[in-house]
Amino acid sequence: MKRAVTIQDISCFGKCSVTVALPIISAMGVECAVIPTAVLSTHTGGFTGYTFRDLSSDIPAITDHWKKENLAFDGVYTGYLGSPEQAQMIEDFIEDFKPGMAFVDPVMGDNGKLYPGFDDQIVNAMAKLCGKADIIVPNMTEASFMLGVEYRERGEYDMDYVKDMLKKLCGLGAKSAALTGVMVDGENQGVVGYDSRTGEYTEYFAPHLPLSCHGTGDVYASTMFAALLRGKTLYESMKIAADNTCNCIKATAGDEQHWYGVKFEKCIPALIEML
Ligand code: PXL
Repeated sequence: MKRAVTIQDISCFGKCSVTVALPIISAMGVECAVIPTAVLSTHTGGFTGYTFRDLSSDIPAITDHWKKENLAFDGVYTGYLGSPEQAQMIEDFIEDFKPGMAFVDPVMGDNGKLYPGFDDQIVNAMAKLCGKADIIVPNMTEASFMLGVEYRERGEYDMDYVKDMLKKLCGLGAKSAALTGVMVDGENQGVVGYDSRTGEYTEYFAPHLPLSCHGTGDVYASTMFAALLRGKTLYESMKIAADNTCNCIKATAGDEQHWYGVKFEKCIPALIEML
């Protein structure tokens, strides 16, 4: 069995980050360790008054212990960080542990805006961390911030713009990139991948679902990461991840409390069938 570690926050209530990544990665047959970057009482998308404990100082202590235990990982998947300094700690982790695959989701924002508490410092730190990754999976907002270009709404760009963005994202140093939440027409939403080693683009689109749920980026990234570790190709992994994300959104539609998280649990049996 492949062994992975995911480095992202624990949001105690509201499904996202570790509470989504662990069950999905485990269900997909990959062992998954965690390094929490922060502990929040809830996620920051819609709740107010949440607690936030930055765990930056715990990370070197955890990794020092792991070095002594000679632990090794087939993959590392990073998401929401508790401080810009953690990006450097993760670069050190990649350097020290040399995981088979470094998968970076530069979780920072959505719909043209950074998440609460984030500023240029996190953008610059994430862009640098992306330079050390085998694969990065930003959404259009995160990609625009890291490349220093104005965010364009869906329909305000075409496929040439997306392809140019992907090349520039790999210009940060990542070997490959998959841009999520791409909408070049009014009907379909999808993901476009680029492998800078072969110069190949790959894309997968499905009908756009008119419901915005919190945590779908984490569902997508966790699924794609585990699929890659299970030996699926870039295209296959993008497709499995996008299909699982769409299933989760469909399973959530109709629930008034959908803003706090997607019902990914209902979709796990179908996800396992996709492997
Ligand atoms: O889903 C990304 C995410 C992760 N962690 C926290 C968040 C968010 C998005 O808002 O608030 C704490």
